[in-house]
Amino acid sequence: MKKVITYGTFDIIHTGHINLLQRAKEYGDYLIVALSSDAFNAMKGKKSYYTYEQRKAILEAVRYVDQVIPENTWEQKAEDVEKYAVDVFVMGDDWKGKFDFLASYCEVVYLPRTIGISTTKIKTDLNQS
Ligand code: C2G
Repeated sequence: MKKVITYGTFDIIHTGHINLLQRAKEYGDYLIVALSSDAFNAMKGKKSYYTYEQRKAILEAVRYVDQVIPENTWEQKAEDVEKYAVDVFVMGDDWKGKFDFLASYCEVVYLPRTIGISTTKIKTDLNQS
């Protein structure tokens, strides 16, 4: 079984997230999403609309996702790759280069972001409607 992992907040899930998850899944046959906890979001300076539990429930309903684990720290990635026997680490290319150190543990792939959509844009647009 070829295992893929990706990390993120995935708040107010949208087609940009789905496009990422769908393409990430194509690199293997089992996709783990390490979902930012509410506390880690605060460390990232992000306040998600949905709680961790709500965001986890939504991701678990996405056909491409096989497992959701918590992301609590920046430093857990190498440990996760080892612990879950991950073959491929995938992130959107806004993170390009930031996780190249993982190349000694697994394949590292950065995928183009989906243009024109983001959780921030959704929140802004809704505020103006
Ligand atoms: N994404 C995308 N296209 C968009 C928006 C997001 O491809 N229009 C991708 C991001 O590049 C990321 C994933 O969807 O790979 C999740 O995005 P966020 O929830 O914004 O995640 P982020 O806050 O970047 O957290 O340790 C890594 C961090 O937890 C990443």
